[in-house]
Formats: sequence, C-alpha cells, structure tokens
Amino acid sequence: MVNSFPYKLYLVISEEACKHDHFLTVAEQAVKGGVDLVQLREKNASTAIFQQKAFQLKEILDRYQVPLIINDNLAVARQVEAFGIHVGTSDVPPTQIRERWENVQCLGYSIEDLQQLESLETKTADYLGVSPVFKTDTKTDTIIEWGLSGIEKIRSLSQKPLVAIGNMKIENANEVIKAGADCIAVVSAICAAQNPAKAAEQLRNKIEK
Ligand code: TZP
Ligand code: MG
Repeated sequence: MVNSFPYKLYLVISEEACKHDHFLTVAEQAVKGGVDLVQLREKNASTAIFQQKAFQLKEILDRYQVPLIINDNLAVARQVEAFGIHVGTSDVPPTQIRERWENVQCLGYSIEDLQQLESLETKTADYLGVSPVFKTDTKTDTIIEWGLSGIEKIRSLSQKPLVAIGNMKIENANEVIKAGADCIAVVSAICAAQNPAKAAEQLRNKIEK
C-alpha cells in the first residue's frame, strides 16, 4: 500500500493509441516531458504479448525511476513486478487483488457512480480513477460523465488520491486540478501527439500552475 501519492501526470498507454511513434518511444519521450506514472493498458493483446510489452516498457521506465501500473491483468502485473494494478468495476475487485497479491504497492480503482464510494472495494484502493471526467472517443463504454462538479463531489466525500481521466488535455487540466483532482491521466493527449515530450511538458505546466 502506498503511503503517499505524489504523481501528477499519468500516461495510460497502449500500442494502438500511439499514432506517430512506437509506444516505447512515446513512453520514453513522455517521461522526459514530465509524466511521472505510466499504465500499460492492452485490451486486445494475449497475456503473452501483454507480458512482453510490459517487460519492455518497465525496462525503460526503470531507467527513469517511473513506476509502472498494469491495467486489469493480475498475472502480468505480478510477473513483471509492476508497482501496481488498475481495475475497473467489471474486473477482479480490489479486495481480491489484495488477497492474491499481498505486496501490491499501488492499487487503482475506477469510480463510475457515487454509491461505490461507500464500498469496501473503494476503501481498499490506493487511488481512485474518476472515470470519465469528460466523454472521450478513446473509451466509449462508459456510464457517466462526472464533469468538474463530479470531481468536487467525490473530493468532498473521499480522502483518497483522485486521478482524473477522460478527455483530459491542456485546455482543461488546470480546472480539473482546481476542482480537486490530484493527478491527470491521459491517453490521446500524449499518445496521439506529434511531439509526446512537448505535450507532456505542456500538460505538466498546466497542472503545476
Ligand atoms: N478510462 C476512462 S476514460 C479512459 C479510460 C481508460 C480513456 C481516456 O482516454 P483519453 O484519450 O485521454 O480521453
Ligand atoms: Mg478494466
């Protein structure tokens, strides 16, 4: 379990989301620009391919001492000795993750409705993903659009670190932080950028502002 959550700019990456460069290049550039936490989210890869990509990514991130989170796949997370795992409401629940991976350092859980906040699953998580803050083409099977008022509401009800995800970009990063988010998570704002390092740097500047 993490005692603190110092992360501000969280890259959620997949090979498919990277439009101009190989995902490993994008990840390295993003870290150079100011990303301080990375999640590998491979929805369509087999466990073998997912694991291979995770090892490759971790090797790069280790050089910069940036932690790796694995989306959903507990086996991959454990095999690569990731920093943690992120799960949603239709994945293995956080209480079971802790039973099956006693040393998990950072366990993220997506929040899709307010009732979830009272659950043991939410209390078990190290950080909460506010998912999604704004509608996004990157993930369309979502059930809510929290908006700034949603972040404010969750902030008033929970002490957990809040990670804002869903159409986060330079234009809205600062107001999302002001509404109570601790960290901004992005896919396309960095993965689809012509210059991922510059995109990360600009986002980081907005968050710090
Ligand atoms: N979970 C909620 S929204 C989302 C995920 C993985 C996708 C965010 O992608 P983008 O491109 O940053 O809007
Ligand atoms: Mg999931």
